[in-house]
Amino acid sequence: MSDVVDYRPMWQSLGLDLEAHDLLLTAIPQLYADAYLSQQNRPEGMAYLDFVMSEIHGLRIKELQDHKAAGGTVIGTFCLYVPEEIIRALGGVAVGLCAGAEWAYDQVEQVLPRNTCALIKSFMGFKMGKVCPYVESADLIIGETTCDGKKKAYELFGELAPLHVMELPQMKRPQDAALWRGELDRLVIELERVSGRTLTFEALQQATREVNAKRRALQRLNAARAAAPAPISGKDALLAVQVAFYDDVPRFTQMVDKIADELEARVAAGSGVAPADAPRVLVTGSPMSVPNWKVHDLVEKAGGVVVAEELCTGARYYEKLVAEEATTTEGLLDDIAAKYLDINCACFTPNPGRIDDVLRLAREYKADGILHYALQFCAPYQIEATTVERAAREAGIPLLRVDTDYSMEDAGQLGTRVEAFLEMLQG
Ligand code: BJ8
Repeated sequence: MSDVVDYRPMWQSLGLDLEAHDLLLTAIPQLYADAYLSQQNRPEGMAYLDFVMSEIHGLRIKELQDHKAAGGTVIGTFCLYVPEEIIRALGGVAVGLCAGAEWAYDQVEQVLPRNTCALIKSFMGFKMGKVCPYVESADLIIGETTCDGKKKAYELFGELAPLHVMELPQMKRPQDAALWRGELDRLVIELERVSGRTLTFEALQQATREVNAKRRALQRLNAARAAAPAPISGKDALLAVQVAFYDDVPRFTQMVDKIADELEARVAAGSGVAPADAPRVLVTGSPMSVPNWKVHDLVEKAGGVVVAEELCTGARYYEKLVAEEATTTEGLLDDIAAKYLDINCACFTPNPGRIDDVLRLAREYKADGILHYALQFCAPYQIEATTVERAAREAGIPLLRVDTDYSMEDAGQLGTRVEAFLEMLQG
């Protein structure tokens, strides 16, 4: 059915470069087929995510256009700290815009240094190359003062798209919490302006419940991965979180709950996707945006299984929930501010919470080893890798450091290192 729909008029109306976009749409299905469809014994419920991926620039974009036509807004985000609850409560659909593929680097490198991290170059490239229908659908894009690269790139990005930047403090003292709470008020004002609506308690409460339900479904799916054999591959679990950033919230929640049901049945039956003695790996570090499946693919094709991610596209996204007990808008906003500031990103200093999370997740998911993944030129994660490595050593957990980018040039060399690491874990 879906392949007979002609989305080209929609893409054209969004101002996409159709020729370049065609090239992108040829590359992603190939990558997906190689990384995903080649896997054995996948949970049946993954068919939903396969479908979502096959319609990533089609049906979902059409839904966003319909939402806008009905008076709603589309709000783009680049970071986990931007509260989806507030966007939803004001009639917005939040879509994650971080990009995971090299695109239009020739244009990007005219405005950004070559030694900028791949994630930033990619989102600039998707905008400059006019190939991202999500960016082009957005009524507003929300940036944030996290790492220096993003912060400065937003100044240039803001020349190309409507942008609001939230000031995220980089420490977690009471004065930082107060600053952050004020930023939520500024965000409300900006979203009220863009949407033409006024924030109500009922809408914020409902949005909070819906987003919590989405995170709970992901918690269930991921909890099953503590079993041996693992009932789902790391690649599939990673994809579920990547899709959570842009899919319809209630529908996604329902479908992920179905996958979780299936995984719980698999665990009860002792069946899984890898042998029970396959080396179990926890991945931690920089975020992995669609279609960046490189590290998981290398680990799992080498016979290991990724059992958890301490990533923004992993546990950092779904583990913490907003308290639902508040009875006023102000109270709910306080709880939202507290939940988001509690995320442990390497942009914060000091950041002991992340070290605790890595060690706790390694324990909970019975990881044999940790793979620390950082994008090249991502100073926060590359530097914090030293602290994580030290803590892992003290805890007696082997750790492999991988610094890479989105190209496949180093795949052979990385594959060899990953294989040697997995052998060591088995030995
Ligand atoms: S909460 S990790 S999504 S800031 S990879 S652009 S840090 S140089 S993305 Fe992030 Fe929010 Fe933190 Fe998560 Fe900079 Fe590093 Fe590039 Fe990064």
